[in-house]
Amino acid sequence: MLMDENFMQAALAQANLALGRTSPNPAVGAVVVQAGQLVGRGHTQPPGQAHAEVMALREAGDLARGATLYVTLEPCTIWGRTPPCTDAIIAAGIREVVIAARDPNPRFEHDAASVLQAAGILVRFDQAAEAAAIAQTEAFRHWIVTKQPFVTVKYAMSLDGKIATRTGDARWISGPASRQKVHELRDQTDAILVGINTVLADDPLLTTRLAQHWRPVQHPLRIVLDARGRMPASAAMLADQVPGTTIIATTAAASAEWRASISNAEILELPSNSEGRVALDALLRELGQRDISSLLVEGGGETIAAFLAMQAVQKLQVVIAPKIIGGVAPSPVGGVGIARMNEAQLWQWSASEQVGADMWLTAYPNPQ
Ligand code: AOF
Ligand code: ZN
Repeated sequence: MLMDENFMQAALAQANLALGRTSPNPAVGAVVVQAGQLVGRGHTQPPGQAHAEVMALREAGDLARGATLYVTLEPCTIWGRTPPCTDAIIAAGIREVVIAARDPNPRFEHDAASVLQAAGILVRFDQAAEAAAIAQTEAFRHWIVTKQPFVTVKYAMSLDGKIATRTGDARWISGPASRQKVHELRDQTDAILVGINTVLADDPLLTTRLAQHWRPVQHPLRIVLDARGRMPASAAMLADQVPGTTIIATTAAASAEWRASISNAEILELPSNSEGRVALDALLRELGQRDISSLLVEGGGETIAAFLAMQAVQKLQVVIAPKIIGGVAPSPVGGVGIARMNEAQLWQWSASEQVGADMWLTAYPNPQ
C-alpha cells in the first residue's frame, strides 16, 4: 500500500498540470484514495469551472464514500464563481481530508477544517508538503491579499555581473537551455513587462516559443512602459500575425499623433510619478483589478531598478552565465544606486539549479 506522502505527491503533480492556466485562481491538485487505491484525480479548471476537489470526486464517483481526499490547498468554504468544495466533499461521503497548505483568501469566514470537522470528517495537515504547495500558489497568495500581481524580475548576467558588452551586444548571455526555460516561465505567467528602451534596442516579440510542449502554449499579456509615447508603430510585437495582446502603459505626456499611430495595442494612460515615468503603483493596481495575478518583468535595467526601488518585487530569478565580459558595461539593475553598503536592499536565497551551462538562482525579499 502506498503511503500518505506518495498520495500528496500525486496531488501536487496534479496541481502542476494546471500551473499558469487557472489565474487568478490557484492551481490546486487533489486525489481520492479508497482502501489504498487511487480512484480519482483532479486539478483546478479555468476560472468559473470546477475546482480540483470536484474533478477528483467526479472521477471517483461512488468510490469516494469512506475514502480519503488529499488536496494541495485548503478546500474553499464559500460561494465564489463555483459552489463551496466543502459541500461537495461532505456530499460525497469522504471520511478524511489531508491538506497541504492553508488558503489565505480573506473572504473565507470559516476555515475548511472546522466546516469539515463539524460534518464528522477527519482533517489532517501534511506539513511535509506545505512548502511545495505554497510555492505552486505563490502568485495567487499575493494577489488574493493585495489585489496586485505577484512580480517576478528575471535577468541574465555574466559571471562578472554584466548584461551586455561595452558596445551593447547582448545576444546571447545565457545559453539555449536557459532561454527555453524563460519561455516556460512565460507560459505560466499572466503578463510580461519591459521598458520602452528594451523595445527600441531589441524589438522583442515577447511571445512564448516552446518547440515541444505537453500542452498548447500560453502567450502572456505584453506590457510596455512608455511614459512619453515612443513605441514605434512598426514594433515587431504589434504586427498583425503576432499572437497575444499588448498594452502600452503611458501618461498624459504621450501625444495625440502617437496615439493615433498605434494599432494592435491598448493604450493605457496612467498617472505619472515625479520623474515623469508611469506610476507603477497605479499600473499594478490596474492589472490586479483585471485579474492579472502574476507579472514577469524582463528588463531593462531602468525598469528593473524602478520596480525594486518601490519594493514591488516579490521574487528574483537570476541567470548567471559562466562568461566574463569585463570593462564598463551595463549591469542588471540601473537607476542611481545606493551610496552606502548599509542601504543595500536585502534578499535571501531560495533555490539554485544548473540549467545547461548556466546557474539559475531564486531569491525572495529578506523580511528583516
Ligand atoms: C479549492 N479548490 O481547486 C481552487 C480553490 O470563484 P471560484 O468559485 O472559482 O472560487 C475561487 C476561490 O477558490 C479562490 O479565490 C481560492 O480561494 C479558491 N481556490 N479552492 O477548493 C481549487 N482553485
Ligand atoms: Zn473549491
